[in-house]
Amino acid sequence: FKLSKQFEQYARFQPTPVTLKSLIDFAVDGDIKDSYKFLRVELLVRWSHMRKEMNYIPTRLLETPSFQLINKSYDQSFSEVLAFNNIEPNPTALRNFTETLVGIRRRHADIIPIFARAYMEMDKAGPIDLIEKNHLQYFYDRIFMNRIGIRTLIYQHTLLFGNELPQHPQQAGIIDPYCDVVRIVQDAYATAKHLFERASYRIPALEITSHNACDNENSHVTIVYIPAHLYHIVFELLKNSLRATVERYGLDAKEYPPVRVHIVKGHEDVTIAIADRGGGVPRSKLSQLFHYMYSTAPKPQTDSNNVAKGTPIAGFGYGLPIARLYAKYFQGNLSLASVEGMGTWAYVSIKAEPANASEHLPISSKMRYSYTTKKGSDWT
Ligand code: W6P
Repeated sequence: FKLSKQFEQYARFQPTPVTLKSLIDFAVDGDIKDSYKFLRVELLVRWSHMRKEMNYIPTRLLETPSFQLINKSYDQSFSEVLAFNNIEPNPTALRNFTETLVGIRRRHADIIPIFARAYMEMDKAGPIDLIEKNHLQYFYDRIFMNRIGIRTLIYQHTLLFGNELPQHPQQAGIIDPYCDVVRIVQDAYATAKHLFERASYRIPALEITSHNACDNENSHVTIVYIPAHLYHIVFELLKNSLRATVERYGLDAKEYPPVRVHIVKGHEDVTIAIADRGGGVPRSKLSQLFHYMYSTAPKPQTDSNNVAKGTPIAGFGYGLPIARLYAKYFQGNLSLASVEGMGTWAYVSIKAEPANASEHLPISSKMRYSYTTKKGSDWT
């Protein structure tokens, strides 16, 4: 059979977005057979849309060796799930399915640096112009968002029905119904501190305030969320704030101004505001921080497989755009405001009500190829 026919077939269906509430409900009384029946179609639908969109990526990028590799691995995963198409959910099939999903999860775990490498290979073959840059920004956002959704569904199934245990016993698979926001910020700070100190940097102190304006005034701010996603977002932002502060005051400064974090739970949004005194970013540079392949720090060293050596303080320039995708994934947001000469504020918003936290997925039938039009701006 031809795989492309199957892609066409499944791309006729629209993806079914799940909410944090529906994921929690399913974790409580869902059954593996239902999950199996849902996922063996839903995953194919989502991969088909992804594959369809990849056809609109500039040929120059598609033809890079790295992109060929990426497409091959998606084809492989698609075929592996497709093989369950006509198989009844008997215990053997269910066990094999879960194992297949674990394998797929591992196959795609480190695929982001390969996307980054594809971009670099394209750049080497000839400079990337502004239109191409916009075009790629648009597609990388969509592909990576789709990837976040697919991995979330796969993770949830394998944690609920496989042999692995969630990080904390109170978790429902990857979701923590009582995710403690202060604790996540502290954990992310501790890891960042460790990372900087290993590179002989001291770092600014962390000051956290939290306020629950939604539930009981004196209660902790907890949210229904995927702690791994929140950690990823906050870690990325803290790293940026810490690095900016250390670079502004120098390695041998006596003292650094602290990084201040405010956590507030309102009725609709939970907001995490992170403020640094790292000197800020000029307005013309601010939106660039979200561009793939834009990084202010030197590129990390890589080994022959293009895997970063150690944990670099600065990455390939994918940290912030991907952190924003994680925030947007359940209808939240991440934005930056900066006062050049002083410091930067980062705001993360998360939906307080899990029923409102539904997946934010690209719709390929409404794809418009770029954030800007080829005609360019309609303002001077
Ligand atoms: C900076 C640059 C930046 C990006 C993201 C978050 C915080 C900060 N601070 O100076």
